Amino acid sequence: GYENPACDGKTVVIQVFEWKWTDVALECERFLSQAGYCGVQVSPPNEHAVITADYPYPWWQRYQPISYKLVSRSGTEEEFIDMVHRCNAVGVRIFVDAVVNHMAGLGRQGYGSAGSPFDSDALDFPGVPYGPEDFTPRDLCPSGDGNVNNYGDPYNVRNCYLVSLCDLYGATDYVRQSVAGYFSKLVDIGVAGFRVDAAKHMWPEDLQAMMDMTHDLNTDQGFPSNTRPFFMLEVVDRNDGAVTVQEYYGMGRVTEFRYCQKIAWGVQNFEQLAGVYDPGWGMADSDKALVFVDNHDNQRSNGGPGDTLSYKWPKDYRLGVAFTLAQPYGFTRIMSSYSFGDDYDVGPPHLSDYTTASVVIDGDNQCEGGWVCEHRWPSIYKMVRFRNAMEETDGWDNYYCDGNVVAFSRGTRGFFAMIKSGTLSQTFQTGMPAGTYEDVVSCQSVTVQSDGTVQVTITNEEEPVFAICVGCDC
Ligand code: LM2
Ligand code: CA
Repeated sequence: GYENPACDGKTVVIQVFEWKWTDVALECERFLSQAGYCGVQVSPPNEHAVITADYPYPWWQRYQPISYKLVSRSGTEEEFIDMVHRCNAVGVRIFVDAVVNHMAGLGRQGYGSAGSPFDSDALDFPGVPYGPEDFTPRDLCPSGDGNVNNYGDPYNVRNCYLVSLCDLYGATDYVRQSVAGYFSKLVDIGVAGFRVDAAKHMWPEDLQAMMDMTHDLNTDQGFPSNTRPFFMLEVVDRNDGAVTVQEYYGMGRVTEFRYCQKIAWGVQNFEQLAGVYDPGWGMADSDKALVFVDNHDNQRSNGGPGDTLSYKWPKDYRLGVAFTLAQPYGFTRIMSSYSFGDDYDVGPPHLSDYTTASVVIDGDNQCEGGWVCEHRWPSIYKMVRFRNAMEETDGWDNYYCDGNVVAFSRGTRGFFAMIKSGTLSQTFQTGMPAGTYEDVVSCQSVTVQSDGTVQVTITNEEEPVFAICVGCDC
């Protein structure tokens, strides 16, 4: 499998953005477990600012922590615990989006989502508690206005305030212990790991110290003893600054944003797909990289064709995700969005009082009510089975590409093909043992001949993907 100690051989996590805990629990039980997903990256569960002034309840209020109390727009602590236990009970793991580089932004004060008072300008967050001495001293930040504004200087990136968010002084024992206490509380509940928000803006040694103080995973929740939490570190490295993903090696998986660019280009021009993993670009090694087609940030900043793919271009998106799950590079994460139109700020589907609406499942097992649920799109969730059947060491071979078709083997274990348009009927070389297989996407039976060739037929123009693997069926 693809190394993740918490995943038990499964290879795909999903980012469910802004779902309520009650809905995540149901989704684990009714869909994710059967589909073979390892787990779910959930929105930050801790107390956050409740923003109404600049915009009513934007999604990004959750990236402004007020305390580590587990009361958020997604639900209460009780609901959070119930979700973790129910998901673990069906073998689906919970990964928490941990916002620990900073607290709320300057200029904000009032009460957080758990009712804790705070005053950012006074650097006062009594719900933790944090006071002025827990924030990075301003003389350690080399920028004129105190904000991050020079990505060429790691002191600027890590010691200054990111978009004026009060920057925690991670070098201190007290901040390290407070964050590790938050991590350990979650791990003790049964959480399997973390996505560390803004890890690029934290000194690796500070984050490492917090991780080292965090408890092992909870054996009562089904984890083997002495298992360390799994960390996904948000390090935005596009060869455009002083901070590289390589600085975080050994701490967990690092986000590989260059993959988002490569897959978007590749879906435009199949000839480029062979280079989705480009070591020449400084991309993280396969066993270090977390790869994804889009996340909640870059799906909102699309610059047009050839830029980040998202649910807004469904056919291209499906091709991008299917290819991502088929190819060997990296540990994979799939986005599950709500639709936001052209509104960068708008929060999740909500009731008139702005509390988050429930996810609705229709008769075709797709989502309604503004929830996109890419993770339920057939050619996406079916490819999870394919990836789960692979080993990272399989690599890819028998690679074939013309302008409209790309196809390759995964050693002796699998074979994948997709087309850009029209239909396909063509013979390909595989490395698979002779026999009858079921295309995991269309459910058609096909025969691999004794010479390893297979006749591939693709007729579904909306989901033009074909995949067979040893031990998989439809
Ligand atoms: C991240 N990863 O490293 C998140 O993925 C990203 O979504 C977060 O930004 C960012 N880091 C900080 O956690 C989002 C959003 C920003 C928003 C911040 C804080 O993209 O636009 O900033 O959350 O809520 C907002 C305002 C900004 C303002 C700031 C502080 O947009 O104008 O700065 O709040 O009040 C003056
Ligand atoms: Ca920082």
